[in-house]
This record gives sequence, structure tokens and C-alpha cells, in this order.
Amino acid sequence: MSELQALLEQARAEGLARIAEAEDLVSLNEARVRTLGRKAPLSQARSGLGKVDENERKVMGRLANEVQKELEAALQAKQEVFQAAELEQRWERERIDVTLPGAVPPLGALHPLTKTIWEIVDIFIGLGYSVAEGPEVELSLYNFDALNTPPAHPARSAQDTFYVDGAGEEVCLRTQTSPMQMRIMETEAPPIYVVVPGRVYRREAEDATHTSQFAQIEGLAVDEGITMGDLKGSLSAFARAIFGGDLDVRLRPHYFPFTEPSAELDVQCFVCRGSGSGCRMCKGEGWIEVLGCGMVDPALFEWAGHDPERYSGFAFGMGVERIAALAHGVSDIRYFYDNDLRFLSQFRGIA
Ligand code: 2NM
Repeated sequence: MSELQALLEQARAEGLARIAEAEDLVSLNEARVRTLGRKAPLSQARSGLGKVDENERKVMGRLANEVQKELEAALQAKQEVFQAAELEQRWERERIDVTLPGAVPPLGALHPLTKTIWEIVDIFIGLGYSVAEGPEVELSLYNFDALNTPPAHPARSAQDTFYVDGAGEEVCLRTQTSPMQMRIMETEAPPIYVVVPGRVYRREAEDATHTSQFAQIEGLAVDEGITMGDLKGSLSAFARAIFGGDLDVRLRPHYFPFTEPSAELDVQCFVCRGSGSGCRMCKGEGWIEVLGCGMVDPALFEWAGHDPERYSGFAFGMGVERIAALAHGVSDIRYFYDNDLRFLSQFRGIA
């Protein structure tokens, strides 16, 4: 074996050994430089080709090419193995389970009192009423005087009502939404069929059934020939729409300054269906109070400029928190104002 042949065979053996030793793409690249690079044994052996005779040059040239091809093939094969392994690892690292549930963004919902207001208002819209809203800061003239509640009346005492600076006029936070009904009566001619939802204010020692700010819906129907039969029919239809169409309703005599006669409307208890005995919902009464109502006092028509001989009407008012608490079994209306999501989220999706 010639010296040149020995060098080439050594370059082949060393190169193959180096390639075999490589453990990853980095060390394989080093092996490539050291087996095929300019200073590698193969390149150095090639430079010896010029110093031998033509015959041997031919044979050794072929051998050098063969060694080169073999080393390149070995490098290529090993590189493919490493690349495949690396790809495999990357797939494992970046694996995504597309069947996992997505992250659901928190969704808001309407407040239970808002839903109750909309539900009540919708029933009256179905009965042909329109909807109006009025100011929460109101002249005592509309909140009290127009509604048969003169200055000496106890409802006007600072113990019962919030007053604000009215720059000469007596101004208060409205204690009911009826002042807006008086504004409507003052500016519009009958027929009037309107409901007024809104926030009202009273000085209260707060407890499970009283807050100093609450929501009310009041209604007014003024037309020719309106009777107490219309009141009973309309308000029964409302109470049954809310609490259940097969429940009885009754009117119980009461007093309000702005209506005569006045009454409270009760609906049969929807838990015990009127039997009463041991019922916690109606406290054994068999009936649940829904709203206050009455025939509009003719003095209110006089105040608003309508002929009480020509027109009659009925009016009613209810507390929204009370209705919502009854409908959903809420024991304390202050929960509606705590804004605790553990409470509020229970009403998500409830109509
Ligand atoms: C109630 C009970 C009875 C009422 C009266 C009026 C009006 F328009 F005549 F002024 N609005 N609301 C009324 C009548 C309210 O709440 C318990």
C-alpha cells in the first residue's frame, strides 16, 4: 500500500469514527469540519496527489472521491437522524390539545331588579300602556301638594323625606314616581295610560324589607267611563301574569291620600296556593300583597286641569324589590344592592 493510499484509508477510518461519535447536530457539524474541511486529513491527502505519478494519481484520485462520498453520505445519514429526533422533540414540546375547553371570558348580565322592571313594564305595554320616566329630584309641589299631601302632612316631615337646597322652591328627592304622573296629567289630555318606573327615596331605618332608596313602578289610567271594575280587571291580569295565571286575586280596602276609594291587591300565595297553614312564604295568610291602588281622587284632575265630571281613572304603585324578592325567594332586599357576584350571578339567564 502506497503512502498516499494509507493516508486516504486513515482519513476514511478517522472520519467515520468521528461521525459515529457525534451526539447531536452541533457535534456532528464539528465532525463535518474535521473530516471534510480544508485542514481535514482528506484534504491534506488530496494535496499529495500532485506529487505522485500519473497512474497512481488516477487511482488515488478515484479513491479520494470514494472516501469523500462515503464520509458525506455518513454525515448526511446521521444529520437526518438528528433532525428527525429534534423535530419529534419539538412536536412534543409544542403539543396542543385542541379538544380542551377554551377560556370563557366573564360575561355580564342584567341586574335582577332591571330584569324585574322590564318584565313588569312589558306586561303593561301588552295592556296598551306607554312608559315614562321623570326627575328623581322633584319639586315638593309635584311630589306632595299636587297629590293631596299638604304642608302639614306627616309624610312631608324631615323624618320621612330627604330635602335638598331648592333656591327658594321646596325641593326633595321624590318619595314615589307619582309626581311624574301629575306632570303627565298636567301636560297631556286623556286618554292617558302610562307606567312610570324609577328610583325613589325615603328616610328609613334600613332592614330586610326597607332601604332608603328603592325602585317603584306606578301606573295611571285616565279616560271617560273608567270604573273600579277596570282597575280590578287590569291589575288582576297583571298580578296573574307575574305570579301565575291560575291564582285568585282580591282587593282589600286601604288608604292613600291620592285615591278614593283605595285598596291593596293581594294574590293567592303561589307556594301554599291559599291554604296558608304553616306556609313560610305568606306567613300563614294564604295571600301575598302585590301593590297599592285606587280610583284617582277628583281633586287631582282639578289640579291638572281636567274635568272630574268627564274623566275618571285608576292608579297603582308597587315596590320592585318586593316583587323581585317574592318571585325569587330572596329573604332580604338589601342583597339587591350589595353587588356581591355570589348573589347576582344566580340571576344570570333568568328572564
Ligand atoms: C300607589 C297606590 C295608589 C298612584 C296615584 C297616582 C297618581 F297618578 F294619581 F298620582 N300615581 N300612583 C298610586 C295610587 C300609587 O302606590 C302604592
